[in-house]
Amino acid sequence: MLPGPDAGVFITFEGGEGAGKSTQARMLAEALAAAGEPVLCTREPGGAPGAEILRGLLLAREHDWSPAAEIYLHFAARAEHIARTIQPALARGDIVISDRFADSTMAYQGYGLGADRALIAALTCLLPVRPDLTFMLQTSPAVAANRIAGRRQALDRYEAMGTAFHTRVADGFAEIAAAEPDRCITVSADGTVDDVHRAVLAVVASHRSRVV
Ligand code: Z5A
Repeated sequence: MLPGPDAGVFITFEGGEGAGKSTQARMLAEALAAAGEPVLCTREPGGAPGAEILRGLLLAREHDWSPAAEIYLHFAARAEHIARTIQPALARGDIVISDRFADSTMAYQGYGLGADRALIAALTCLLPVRPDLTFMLQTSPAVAANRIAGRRQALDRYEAMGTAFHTRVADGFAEIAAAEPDRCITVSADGTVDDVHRAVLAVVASHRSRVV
């Protein structure tokens, strides 16, 4: 994949809940920063003040959005995230690492909820940035369930959806990865935190021309 017009590099972490995306995004950011690289770690939905407000609306269990409204809300949050956080960092030459991005809308809303995938694909094509590299963290359902059970917070709207929903989401991520093998690297996330981190670093090393 050719780098975009910006000077920086855009890396995303995707996968189902409990895959360890936040943990691995943070560890990669720390490793790159320790190597002297300028890094910005961010997340979706959120990553900018207005986008964090929309995150609250999307994750709250009080309201069930219509499928189209839910897609547009994720893309509204993403537009704010891109304009306020991602593009300025890429323009500075940073390595931007985002915990989730547009693949999550395709997997959760498109595959999980059965919302309009053509609309999601069209909105994704219109985005002014595209990841240079995407880690698809894959966990077996039993491992993910164990990790989620270890958390104390109340379930958000997506976490509260059933096993069938999360199976469709996992299938969606697998299809996205198969369709874009140049961008999406699938990494097994069933091992220890350090095992997965080593696998992530190996991928970064093998994509050196794209990443650092
Ligand atoms: N969503 C959407 O529907 N559409 C969209 O377009 C976007 C998002 C962008 C965001 O919630 C929700 O929004 C998400 C999808 C939806 N919902 N779900 N489900 P979030 O950001 O709060 O949730 P999440 O992304 O799913 O986070 P998570 O469940 O916390 O998963 P994670 O980031 O992959 O895992 P983690 O926080 O790094 O680790 C979870 C726990 O496991 C923690 O205690 C770790 O210490 C532990 N862990 C992590 N890795 C390991 C290993 N390797 N071994 C053992 N234990 C581990």
